[in-house]
Amino acid sequence: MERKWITLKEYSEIKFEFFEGIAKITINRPRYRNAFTPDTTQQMCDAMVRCREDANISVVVFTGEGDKAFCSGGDQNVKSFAGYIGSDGVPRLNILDLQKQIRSIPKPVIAMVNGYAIGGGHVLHVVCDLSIASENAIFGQTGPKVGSFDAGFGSSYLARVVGQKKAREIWFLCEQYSAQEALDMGLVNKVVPLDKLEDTVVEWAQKMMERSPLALRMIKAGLNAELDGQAGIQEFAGNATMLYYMTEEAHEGKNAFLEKRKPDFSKYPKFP
Ligand code: S0N
Repeated sequence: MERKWITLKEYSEIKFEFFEGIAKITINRPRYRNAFTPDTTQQMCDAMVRCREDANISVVVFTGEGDKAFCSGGDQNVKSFAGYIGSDGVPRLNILDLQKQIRSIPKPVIAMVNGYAIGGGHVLHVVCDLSIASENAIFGQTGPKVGSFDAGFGSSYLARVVGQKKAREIWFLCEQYSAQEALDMGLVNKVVPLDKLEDTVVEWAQKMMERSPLALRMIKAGLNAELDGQAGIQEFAGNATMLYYMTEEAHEGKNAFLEKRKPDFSKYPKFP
């Protein structure tokens, strides 16, 4: 089905579009199989801030322009001493900032994998909450072959997804895997024909938008907390605090302070 995506903001290296509650971030560098530079990543980070803040956005989708690649990782043309060089001339690895944003945004993030998901592009889909792939999608890490590695989410979270043995195989051998193989190892949620990919992603997004956003938020935070140590607990606790702020009991504490009286918490229920 043809949908009318509305442009939310113009960028040079990504597209940032909206359709009925769904924000779509598309890496727009098909000439390089949608490899990212620090500028591409900075633009994705900027779009993610809007995705977090904008209450009209309920689900975020990442994809790549064209039908060949989702993302082929860091742009090797700008890889230099100490990182990737963007337009400011400073070497950096800001894809790690994007990974953290994807994990911490309290909304579902779907990777719409429409071709190669390789290297840092593979990690990008791994850190998304859900991955839906087209039949032509191909998955793999290349780091040890091209002089890099991601020993963070790209390894530890991958191992939680596919298991330790398979994660080590993926990183140590640097082989490529078909969409069916990815499905078989639990690396993706669903595989569909390329011409059904966006329809399926939108269908899944619409289904999630019928569910309680607060419940989805808490589930995502809880699943992350189990893996992310103190940073994960901090995220989960932040959500608990937000819920506490919504109670009369919390209002009583604040009101008592402002009214210069002792708070009376006795009237609030103490459930077993
Ligand atoms: C994707 C592949 C398999 C596609 O093969 P295909 O279809 O045969 O196309 P090609 O002819 O190879 O490519 C078409 C044109 O696109 C260019 N190109 C492709 N990928 C890149 C890229 N990553 N950077 C720059 N250019 C790219 C080709 O050069 C070609 O151009 P022309 O027409 O001029 O020849 C295949 O292309 C492939 O294997 N690509 C390389 C994949 C790869 O190794 N990626 C980099 C892996 N490393 C990272 O991503 C590291 C970044 C990172 O995320 C990270 C994260 C945390 C901690 C550390 C790191 C880190 O390692 O730094």
